[in-house]
Amino acid sequence: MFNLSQGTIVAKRTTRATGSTSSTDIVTIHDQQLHRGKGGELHQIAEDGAELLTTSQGGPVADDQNSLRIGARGPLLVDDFHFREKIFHFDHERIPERVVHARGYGAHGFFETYEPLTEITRADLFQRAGEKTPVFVRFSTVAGNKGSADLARDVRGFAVKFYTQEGNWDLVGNNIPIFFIQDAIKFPDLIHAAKQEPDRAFPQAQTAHDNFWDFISLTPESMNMVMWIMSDRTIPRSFRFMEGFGVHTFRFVNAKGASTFVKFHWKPKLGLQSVAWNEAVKINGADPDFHRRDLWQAIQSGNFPEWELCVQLFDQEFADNFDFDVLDPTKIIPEEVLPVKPIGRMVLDRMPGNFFAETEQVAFMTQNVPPGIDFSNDPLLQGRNFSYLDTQLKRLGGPNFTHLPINAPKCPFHNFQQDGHMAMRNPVGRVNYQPNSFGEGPRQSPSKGYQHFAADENGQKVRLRPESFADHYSQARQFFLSQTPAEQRHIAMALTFELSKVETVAIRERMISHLLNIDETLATTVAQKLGIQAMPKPADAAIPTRQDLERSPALSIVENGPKRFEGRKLGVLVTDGVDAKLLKKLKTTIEKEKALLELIAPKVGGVTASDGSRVEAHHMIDGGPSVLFDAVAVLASPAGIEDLEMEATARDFVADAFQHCKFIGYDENAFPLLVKAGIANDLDEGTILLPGDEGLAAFVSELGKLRVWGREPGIKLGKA
Ligand code: HDD
Repeated sequence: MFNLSQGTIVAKRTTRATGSTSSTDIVTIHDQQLHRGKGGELHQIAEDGAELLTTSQGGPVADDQNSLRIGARGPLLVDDFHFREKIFHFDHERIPERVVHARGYGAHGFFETYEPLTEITRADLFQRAGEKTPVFVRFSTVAGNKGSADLARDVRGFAVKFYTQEGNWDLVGNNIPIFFIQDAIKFPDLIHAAKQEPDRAFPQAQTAHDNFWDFISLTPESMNMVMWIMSDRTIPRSFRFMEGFGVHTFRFVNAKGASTFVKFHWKPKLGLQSVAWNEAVKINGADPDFHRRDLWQAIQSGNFPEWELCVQLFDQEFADNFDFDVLDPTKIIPEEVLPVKPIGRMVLDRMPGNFFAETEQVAFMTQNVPPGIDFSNDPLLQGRNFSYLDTQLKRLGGPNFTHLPINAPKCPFHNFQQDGHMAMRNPVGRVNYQPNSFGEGPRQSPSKGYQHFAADENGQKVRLRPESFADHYSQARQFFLSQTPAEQRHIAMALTFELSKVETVAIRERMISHLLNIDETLATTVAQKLGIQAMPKPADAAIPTRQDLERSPALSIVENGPKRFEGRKLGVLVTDGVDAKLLKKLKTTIEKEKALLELIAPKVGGVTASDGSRVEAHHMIDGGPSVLFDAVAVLASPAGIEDLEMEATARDFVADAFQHCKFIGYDENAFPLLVKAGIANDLDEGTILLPGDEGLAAFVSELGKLRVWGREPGIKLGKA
């Protein structure tokens, strides 16, 4: 090793990125120059001033390009420890992907408490207004493998780890407030049926196949969830524009041990938004990382996404009088019946420095609750409390996954757990048990430690589903009737598409028999589109659908959309000779709205604008289809538009935007492209001739409406 006491500090620093020099970073010992890293650690320096490449044992590497061999063309040698170590490590780079939620994307941020909730919970993070608690969030899809595309029709995971002062709290939720099944024992069957079929190993990240719909149609408790997954909730435009839910009923417990039931809701500040199904399919081709890229871009550019944490609080009396069992995870409590109360906000402001270390290795567990938060008897939640700890052992390879920085609490923690694979927190000293008479080590504390809510429980040991869980259709109908006409159309289209991929006719018909218990028009529409000749009878129901429940506007995405275009993206297709003044004004108007503008041009090198200035494009037309944007505009010169008219991708750009009911702005020169795209005769309030740079603010304010869904029935009639 190097003897630092004999070293000489030299007044020179070299950094790899810039090659610049400064005064403190290089230490010379004898003839060895060492580079001091950020944490004060020393690295050897290579000939070009960069850190020296070493083996994992710290041995300096002379040649990382050629393995050791006999002669220039001879066999390789076992002596080559550097080669062996490098390949050995590479061979073991992968860990098992999550059995569900394999594809995910995470970010760091903080949670800020609005006001003390001392009366209802002793949870430390809710005791002080303005308190900031660090969080890590992982969004995910459920069914697809790690490399599947982002816009699969699927539930999205919304898992939040709060690093509180009294231990980690994991709120492991989804973007849908209910679940498919009422008992965790059904989870393996549900997931087997949803994922690719085991003999053929397809379809990937899709529920549009026989096994899924076979299981679902034999599981009436899933019908409420079927309405949600066939709605646009499962094709969100961005993680930033979706809600999150804790799903189950939990308990808040105060310092006196009194309990209040609680359901958790995350509300995105920028409102809800989803894409159209045809658009989702195309996004998957154009940018399979669409959701990742969106979150990355937003956070890297300082547009930090934000959600409010809201709660529905209720007591036993409310639970006893509510229409449904609050322990049944296939049911909501409508927000109109029990309003949500905002209790804090979460801001995501930092991407992980290393995807594997944090997003892949993060281990969420429903049983991670701090004092003041407790479980209810929801059988799905109780089953989950077993599953999550168990799965981490398999995935992360040993019991010490809590030592990984992403999983370790940020508060002090002490116990007598020891050893095991990859132990990184190793206590020193003799005493590793308690009680001990040496007065060493941590001690339990009845007053400060976690106290489980002392619920009264008694009864026979049985395998039973309570009668109160038996109404599987009323809330499904309520969800359907609470949607706008466009959203109802989308549910019918989604069911038709999914069931059209089911080969077994009896399964299709069984699904129609369930739909008849939800909404007759929906059932008939889907049956007709599937070409079912004779309508089946409605499915036998343990409890028939109740009288119509009140419509719940909170269940619609369209009715809870944004008020403005903020956080969205306008794609502007431009040609050489584009009006420089108009383009510049459009950009400033969009940016004033805190939205993004990206340019698409025939060449990615960009175009020359009317004033001779060069404008660089973000995308070449083939790589920037309109599905990647929330709204589009076409700005052209007379000569430029002639070229665009010849490009199939430019015609698709406009035709797709029209079909997906987007706003389309265009200047006079661009009109011929609308003609070529076949939409010139169908212009409506969403196709806007840009009124010159003065009227751009009005155009951008229209964009806040996001879509012209009224256009859709016309398109279906073959207008465009
Ligand atoms: Fe689960 C992962 C959400 C039911 C068993 N689940 C997982 C993740 C989310 C959810 C968001 C990904 C966490 C991450 O990003 O690492 N799961 C839910 C919700 C459910 C639900 C909202 C119903 C309300 N899950 C559920 C049941 C079981 C599981 C009933 C088993 C009995 N879930 C798991 C798991 C996973 C998981 C196998 C896979 C990887 C992991 O846990 O860490 O244990």
